[in-house]
Amino acid sequence: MKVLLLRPHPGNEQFGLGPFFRVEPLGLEYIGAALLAQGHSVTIADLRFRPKVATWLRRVRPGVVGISCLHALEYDRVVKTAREVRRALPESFIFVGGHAAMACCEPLEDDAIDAICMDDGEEVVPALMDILQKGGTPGRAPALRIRTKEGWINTPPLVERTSLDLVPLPARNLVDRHRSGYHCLLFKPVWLIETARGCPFRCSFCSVWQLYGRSYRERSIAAVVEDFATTGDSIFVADDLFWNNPPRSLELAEALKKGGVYKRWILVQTRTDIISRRPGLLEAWRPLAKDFDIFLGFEFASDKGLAGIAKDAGIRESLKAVRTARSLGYGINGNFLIDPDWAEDDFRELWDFVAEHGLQRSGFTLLTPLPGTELYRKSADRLAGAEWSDFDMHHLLWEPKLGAKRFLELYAETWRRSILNTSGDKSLLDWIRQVRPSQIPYIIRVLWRTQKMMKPGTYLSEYRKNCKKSQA
Ligand code: B12
Ligand code: SF4
Repeated sequence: MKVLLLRPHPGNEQFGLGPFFRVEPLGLEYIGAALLAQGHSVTIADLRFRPKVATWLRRVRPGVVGISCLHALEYDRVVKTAREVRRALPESFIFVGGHAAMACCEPLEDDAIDAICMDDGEEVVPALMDILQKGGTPGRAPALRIRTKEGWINTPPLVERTSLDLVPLPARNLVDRHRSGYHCLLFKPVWLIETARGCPFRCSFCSVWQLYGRSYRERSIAAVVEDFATTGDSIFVADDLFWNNPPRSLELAEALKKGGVYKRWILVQTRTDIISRRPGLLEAWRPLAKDFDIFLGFEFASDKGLAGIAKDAGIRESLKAVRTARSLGYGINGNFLIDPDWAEDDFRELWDFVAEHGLQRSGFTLLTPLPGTELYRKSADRLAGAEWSDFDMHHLLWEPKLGAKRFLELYAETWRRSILNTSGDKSLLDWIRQVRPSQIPYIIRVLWRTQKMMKPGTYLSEYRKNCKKSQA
């Protein structure tokens, strides 16, 4: 069968570094690999690039269209894309999947969509395609939420968690035409690699552990080494919790070294306590890339704040992790959360912490109840009327304790203290001096765009606009 897999434009990339971290649709590539093995004809179209969906539909004339929905902020855009497909190809079978689709399917229960994938795509989609090809009813496929005449119903779940080695390597050739457009800041092109999936921890603002029942699944060492060996020089590791299994991580580092697989740049995401307890892991991995960045969820500047979100790690771990990683030559990036319930002193505590420990390379996002999290369940009554496109962790979804105006002044001031403020410690000229001449236009574009994150008026006008809309 002819299958078209779509990665829609997210719709809202107003704030944050979304446009500067444009990475390949890895989930679709794994599904693509599974479908190619079944003998289907597969096309992946990344709609963040040209051409638009209408052209792809004309070119491919697919019988089946899959649309990915990674983030909650994309729900409305995904529905809009599905409607466009439905209008152009009324007889096609249209299904949706991805992290946000699994975490909360109600916003996607639209007449333009036939099914929502509720588990790992590389197992569910081939099972569904088998049934569709034989003319059977899609309701016989596992782990789907299906639209029927009687309404939306669930099909039985998968019997057990999919082994990640079911599909060892993604079909990266299906996005060859977009490769030169995938980048993380100045690293271009970039490849996204998944070595493991899930997380055994339980942070209240995170949907990852909820979705996979706190499980943690690993790809085989051989598959990961092959993936690293056959991809390019700049790598973003998609795992939420890199280095979670120390013996396996050491084995992987050794296998990469043995295979002579070294990179220009690697970025991994992990927890502060993993690093602070296991400096040996960092020593083993550091030689594998010329530049090696770690993204850490610092979240808060106090033990009380961290306990409040069930982080199960404290400030001691944050500081030890930073010291250890820096001493080994790693770049440290991280993120702090800003709670709309904060008082002025909470902002000051964060500013002092950032200044004292030199954490100005961090990002600052609003503590946002994303669907599929504990926080979402607790905050349901505060979210009435909120637009999905505003779930980007930079939009206020309710009136903060300090009032919107004051809160957003302090939020913008927090960003002003970051390295991205070109009127702050690092000027535009300092930035320009650090890059190659060919990269100057790009760095100017990034910095120009991020300056609005330091202006309270930008956030405030968005908030007021949305308040008016929900009152109308
Ligand atoms: C890469 C990534 C990004 C990239 C963008 C990726 C892109 N646009 O293509 C960047 C860095 C830009 C990014 C930004 C953000 N991200 Co993000 N991101 C990820 C990350 C780390 C990896 C995704 C991935 O490729 N995984 C590997 C693949 C193999 O898994 P998968 O995508 O889940 O695919 C499987 C299934 O979901 C399913 N599937 C996937 N697609 C489809 C499609 C169909 C049709 C079907 C049937 C099935 C299916 O099958 C696949 C194989 O099993 C995830 C965390 C994670 N581990 O998944 C967070 C994650 C998705 N991001 C998250 C968040 C919160 C954000 C931000 C809001 C963060 C911020 N502070 O600003 C921004 C939003 C940016 C924006 N404006 O769009 C949250 C989402 C929470 C939510 N419920 O919305 C996650 C889960 C991280 C987390 N720990 O909370 N992100
Ligand atoms: S925030 Fe990180 S450590 Fe916490 S549950 Fe999510 S993936 Fe795990």
